[in-house]
Amino acid sequence: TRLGHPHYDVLMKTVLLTGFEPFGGANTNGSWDAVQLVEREWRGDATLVTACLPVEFGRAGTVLEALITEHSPDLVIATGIAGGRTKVTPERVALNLRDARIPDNAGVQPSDEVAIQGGPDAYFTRLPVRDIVEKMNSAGIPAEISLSAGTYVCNDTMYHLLHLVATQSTIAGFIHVPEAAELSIESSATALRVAIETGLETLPQ
Ligand code: PCA
Repeated sequence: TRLGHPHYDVLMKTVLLTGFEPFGGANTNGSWDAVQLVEREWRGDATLVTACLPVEFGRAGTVLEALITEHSPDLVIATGIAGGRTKVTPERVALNLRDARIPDNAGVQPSDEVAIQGGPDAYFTRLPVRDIVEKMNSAGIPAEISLSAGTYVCNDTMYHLLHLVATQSTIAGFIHVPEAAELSIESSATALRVAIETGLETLPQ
């Protein structure tokens, strides 16, 4: 048993937090910068696993699925940036739809396709997004619930994630953060910490 503390091992929760690599000609992606900052300063009472996902339809979901199989996280929060938004936006719903305005990083640009053949039209997150938004606001971070993760790779990844955990106890969701020019990486990192803490509180002991 790890550390020789069986009870500790049983009680310790695992959190998987992901960001995305740059896309669309940008040099950085604020979501991954924020995730790395959360990891660097992590003092939480749970094991934190982080990863940077490829901005590629389908493959991001496949990489995420492999991470979930490897680490069996209790809580999964995937993040990406949303150009044009000025608030942190926990996403409520993922759509079974791919419709890309620009090619992904593999040069693929689907229009009006499904994410998963035969999957339901949409999945709602079981992350407590209202509670999370309120706590982000209390921490001084501009935040609001979003009803659309778009129809690009972030929505595709969230849909794969929720499809995967639909039959599991794992709580999962997706949070869009603004570009670093709109909101500092520090503020986005604070928001993600709040989301993790709030998500952990909803898990059964
Ligand atoms: N944002 C894109 C994909 C990767 C990212 O950070 C999106 O919102 O779909």
